[in-house]
Amino acid sequence: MATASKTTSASSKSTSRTRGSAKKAQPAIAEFDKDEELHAYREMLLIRRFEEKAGQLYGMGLIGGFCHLYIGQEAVVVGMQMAKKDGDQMITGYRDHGHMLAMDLDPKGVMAELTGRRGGLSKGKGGSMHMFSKEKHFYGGHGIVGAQVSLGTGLGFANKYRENGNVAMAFFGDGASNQGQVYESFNMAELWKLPVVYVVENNKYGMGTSVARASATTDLSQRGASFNIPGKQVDGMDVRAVKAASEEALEWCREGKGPFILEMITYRYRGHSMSDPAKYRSKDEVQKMRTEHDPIEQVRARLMDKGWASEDDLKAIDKEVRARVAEAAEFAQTDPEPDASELYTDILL
Ligand SMILES: Cc1ncc(C[n+]2csc(CCOP(=O)(O)OP(=O)(O)O)c2C)c(N)n1
Ligand SMILES: [Mg+2]
Repeated sequence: MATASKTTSASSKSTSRTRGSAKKAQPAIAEFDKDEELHAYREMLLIRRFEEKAGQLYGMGLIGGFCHLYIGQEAVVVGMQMAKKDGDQMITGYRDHGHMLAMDLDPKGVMAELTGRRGGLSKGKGGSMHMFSKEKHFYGGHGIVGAQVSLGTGLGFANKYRENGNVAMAFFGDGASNQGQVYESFNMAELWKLPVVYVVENNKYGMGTSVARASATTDLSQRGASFNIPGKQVDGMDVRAVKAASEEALEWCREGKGPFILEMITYRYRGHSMSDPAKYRSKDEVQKMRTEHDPIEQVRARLMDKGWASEDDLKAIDKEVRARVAEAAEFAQTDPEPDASELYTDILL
């Protein structure tokens, strides 16, 4: 799991922790060693290839219902994964496949859930947006925008009550950040000093509306200001920046100082869901992000520059990752559908 990295910017301890102030933090970049770069590369690539395959299966009509891909945002969840400790929980919305893979859930179980099969994580009855694993500390997978923020606050409450030293990470989008329950949660979390890192994945758009058109204030890291919750903006396309900021936020929570907000500035390459014509942004904008800021390409370039991996080494990793994803896709197409009797199980009456 997390290995200590050197943080090259001294700023992480100063402005970013300024409670409730509008001061901007300087970015902190954690230098990665070779193993960390390779780990980040492999983990992000697994998410990318998994999502590409999910997109294909959706196109083939094998996945029903909604399907929201995480392509472009991989550094956010992988950076946080690299900073967290065993026992820390994650909870997120419907764009959840990457979070599950980062929490070490079996790609076969995730893919089979997408195709509604018996071996799916929710026995094929939950689909893309509704998967959980208490064992791996992953609490969903939620379709109601913002709902996971209050539930994540509840996880933080449980951690404090049980004095288990764990921190809950509640992920939500820029669109969700305008939901009322987010602020009720902020109030309670700060009042009771709950160990929760609120992670705003600001991918610039809600379903089809840009942050600037939907939000009265656009620095989402400062949304906790009136509750005295510190916040920090992070380059969410750089896995090193994400890890450094996450370590700081998690430590803050673990020290009993209450919640922390991280606004990850990121971008999704695909549509909001599979049925999005994406008329609200230009192709050039997407292309620019892909070519100039891609989180995986950044790691790849560093690995090559430093001589830590050759083209062949990276190809071998890709091959390995593709094989894992192909195996998951095969399972997701051959595993049987749930028996009709399953209609009557796992139901709250
Ligand atoms: C309470 C609620 N309102 C509206 C919706 C419909 N809806 C689904 S996703 C979404 C946009 C959310 O955008 P954001 O929070 O930025 O997340 P992103 O999809 O960009 O990851 C909306 C309005 C919903 N699912 N739940
Ligand atoms: Mg968004």
